[in-house]
Amino acid sequence: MQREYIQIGNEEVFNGQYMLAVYKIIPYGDQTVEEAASEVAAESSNGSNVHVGTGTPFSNTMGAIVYKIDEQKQLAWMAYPWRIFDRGGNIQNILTFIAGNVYGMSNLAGLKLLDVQFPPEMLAQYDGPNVTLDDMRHYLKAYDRPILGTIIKPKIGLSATEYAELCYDYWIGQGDFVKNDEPQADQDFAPFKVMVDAVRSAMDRAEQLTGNTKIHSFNVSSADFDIMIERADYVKSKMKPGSYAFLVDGLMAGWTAVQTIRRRYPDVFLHFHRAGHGAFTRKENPFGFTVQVLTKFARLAGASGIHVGTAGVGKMDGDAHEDIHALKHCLMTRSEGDYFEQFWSKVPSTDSDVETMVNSERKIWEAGPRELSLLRKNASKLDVHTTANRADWRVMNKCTPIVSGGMNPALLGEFIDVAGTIDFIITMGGGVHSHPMDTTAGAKSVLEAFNTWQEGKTLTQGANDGVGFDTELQSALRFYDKKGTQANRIEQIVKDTK
Ligand code: CAP
Ligand code: MG
Ligand code: MG
Repeated sequence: MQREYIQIGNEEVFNGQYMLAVYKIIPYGDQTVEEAASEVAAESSNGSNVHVGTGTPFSNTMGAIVYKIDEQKQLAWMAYPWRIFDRGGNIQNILTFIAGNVYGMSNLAGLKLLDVQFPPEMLAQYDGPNVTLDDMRHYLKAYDRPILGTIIKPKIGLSATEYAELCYDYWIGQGDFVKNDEPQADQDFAPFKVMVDAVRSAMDRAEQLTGNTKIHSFNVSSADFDIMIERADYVKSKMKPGSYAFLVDGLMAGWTAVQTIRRRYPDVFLHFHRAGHGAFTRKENPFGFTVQVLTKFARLAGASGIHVGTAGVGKMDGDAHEDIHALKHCLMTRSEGDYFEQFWSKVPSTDSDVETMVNSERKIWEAGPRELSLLRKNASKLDVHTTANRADWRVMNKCTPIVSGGMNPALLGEFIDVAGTIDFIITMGGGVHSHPMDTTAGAKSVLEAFNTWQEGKTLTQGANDGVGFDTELQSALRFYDKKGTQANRIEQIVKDTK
């Protein structure tokens, strides 16, 4: 037991100089949670497994403080003086402290970082997002619905031209947004630069035909930064401003890659793909961190959007409660978590103007997504009172929830109801390219599914109401019904999250 790290009831930790964290700690043997927590606090801040005589009065103040323990629930709350973190807004450094060596400690059978809270004074040190969903909405002139996206499938193996033709097919079906899949890069059968050129020409043709602007998210994750920058620069040289995003495999390429792209290309939408997160976030894994923690750090790092899961509706593991909280951590000025409320403004939360804004945000959520959608139906720009939050009042810009993984047209409307908002990007890969007619029909069926939701109709009514692309939606519903869309599970989820 390293007693100097245990200061139960210490109120200093709320003075703005500390980042707060809560862990679930499962000790081996007959250690108490308190004993194990003191070891975790030492290893994740200024200490080691033994007390050293080389500490100084100052270095002793840089230790984590265990300020609350729940032995029953195996929970420990810790406060980190955020001065110990690398200056210059470095996310990688924070996680090296609090989600680094500690996972290897031999005295633990489990250590899960459940939630974190950044005080306003700390927020000011970090970039936060620059390009947001609002910018994307302005570019696409799409205000009253989620941004409709796809991932080109097969995931890998198409030539650059075959890939770009599928982008064209999707875009002429009224789709907004196409992303590279997370492992697409510079494979010999689809060289990156050839793909970029082919996508640009497909985009021009699709915009010509539809009269609507389109966006493509290019995966710039690479072996080294020089190649990453070279790829990003190539995209920038070939694509229209606003028509592209940079996708980074945030966990596999790393936080330094994420922040490099954020800082080198501040005017480009930074798309954080979280491939690999399941190794840390799945409930079955006693070691790791939660989706909420990952999402909060992505917003702090400046991701314009991050995948937040599908609230158990799609193919990936995850639960409604966790994913919906993550979605709110992306969008809100004040977002509630399982253990901490996170206030994303550098202005004190007691400031009356900010309070007014937070209350207006809450009213938007309480009104429900269809009300918000109809409010914006004929908008030619975003009315500041209908956005989920505003960049003023020194609020850290919002991050866009990206909803993906086994989604299909039959699940869109119900997911919007589960999420409680339309402010997200949804990407459907298999759910669009498996449409029994073709990719264009798949894209059309998604928009028709949205229109049906917006009109307050059931999918079947929408498919048979003789308006819009019914054949595409009708055949989608037949197909996905055959595939078992888990629609019945959604009713359960909606009930669970009420
Ligand atoms: C989805 C996807 C995304 C996952 C990532 C895939 O494809 O392209 O990478 O959504 O999961 O490769 O599985 P489908 P998450 O639409 O065909 O499922 O969004 O949970 O991080
Ligand atoms: Mg993928
Ligand atoms: Mg219809």
